[in-house]
Amino acid sequence: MTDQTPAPYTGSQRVLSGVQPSGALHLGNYLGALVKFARLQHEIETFIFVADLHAITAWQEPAKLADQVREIAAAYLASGLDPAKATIFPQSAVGAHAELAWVLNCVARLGWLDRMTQFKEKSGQHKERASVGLYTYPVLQAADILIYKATQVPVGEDQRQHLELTRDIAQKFNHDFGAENFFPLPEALTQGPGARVMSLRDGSAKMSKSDPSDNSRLNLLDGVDAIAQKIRKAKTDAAPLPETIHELADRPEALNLVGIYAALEDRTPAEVLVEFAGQGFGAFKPKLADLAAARLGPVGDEMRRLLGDPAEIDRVLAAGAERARAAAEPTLAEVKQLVGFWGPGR
Ligand code: AQP
Repeated sequence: MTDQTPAPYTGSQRVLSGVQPSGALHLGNYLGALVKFARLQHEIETFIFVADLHAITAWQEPAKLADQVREIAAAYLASGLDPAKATIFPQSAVGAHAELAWVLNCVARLGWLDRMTQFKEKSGQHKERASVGLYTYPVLQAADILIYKATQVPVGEDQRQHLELTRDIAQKFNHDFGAENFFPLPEALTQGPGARVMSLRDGSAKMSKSDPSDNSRLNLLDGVDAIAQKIRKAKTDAAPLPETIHELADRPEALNLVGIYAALEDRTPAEVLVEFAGQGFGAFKPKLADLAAARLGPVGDEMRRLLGDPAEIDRVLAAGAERARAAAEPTLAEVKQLVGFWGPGR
C-alpha cells in the first residue's frame, strides 16, 4: 500500500439519502430512490431525511413547506420505509448538517463546484440570479452524508457527479486534518432499474418535479385515471417495438417507456422486448398503464391515508430527528476538535 492509498474504511456501514420537499413526487423519485430505500433498510442501518434545507435553494412558500415535508414523509412510509428500522427525519431538525456544511465549504474548492452540471441546468441562463445556496448545494449534500459517516448513498443517476464531489471533499478533509479514514468515501448506489426515468413528453429530459408540464410525469398522488391518461398521451413514434434494446438507441421515448415497464415489473428491458417485439404502442400503452396503476395506485392511496393523520407523521419525524441528532453530534464534535475550534480545556 502506497502513501496515496489510504487503508480501507473500517467503520460501520450506513445508508443515507433524502428527497427534497419541492413538489409532487413522481415515478422517477419512486424508482430511482424510494424503492431502494425500502429495500436497503433490511440490510444496513439506514438514515432517510426530508431535504428541506435543499428545497429552499429555490423559493418555497413558507405557509406550505411543513406540509410538503409531511408529504415526503408519507411517501417514504407508503413506499415501505419502516420507522422502527430506518431513521426518518427532516433535515432542518438536525443542526449538525448545516454546521458541518460550513466547515466543508471551506474544504471544497471553487473549481470543483464550477464543474457541477446540475447547477448549470437548474440555474439556467441567468445564473447570477440563482441563490448562493443552489451553488453550494452539493457541499451541503456532502455534509448530509458525511455527518453520519454514511458509506452507501442510494440515488438516481443524476446525482452521481455530486457523490463524486462528496468523495473528493471527504478525502481532502481527511488529508488536510491528518485524520486518515475519518470520513469514509461513500459509494453511490445508482444501479438497478429506474435509475434514470425520463419525461413522458421528451425522452431526452429526466422526469422532474419542476417540469412545468404535469403530463411529463406520473405523480405518486395521481389517481388511476390520471396515470392511464398520461401514458396514453405520452410521446412515442409510429414504429412497432423491436426485438433488441440497441434498436431503440435513437428512439428515446420508446426506450423510456420500455425502461419504465421493466423497472415496474423488476425485469430487464430486454425481457420486456421479448414479450412485446412487433407490437405497436396501441397495444403496449394500455398494458403499461395497467401495470403503473397497479404499482403506484396503492402507494398513492396509502399516502392519502397517512396524510389524513398529520400528527402521526409528526411523531415519526420527531422521533427520527432525535435519533439522527444523537448519531450526528459525535461526528460534529470530532470535526470541531480536528479543525481546532475552541472547546473547554482545549
Ligand atoms: N427522473 C429520475 N429518475 C430516477 N431517479 C430520479 N430522481 C429524481 N429524478 C429522477 C432521484 O430522486 C431522488 C430525490 O431527488 P430530489 O427531489 O432530491 O432532487 P432531484 O434529483 O432534483 O429531483 P427532481 O424530481 O428532478 O426535482 P426538481 O425538479 O425539484 O429538481 C434523488 O435520488 C434523485 O436522483
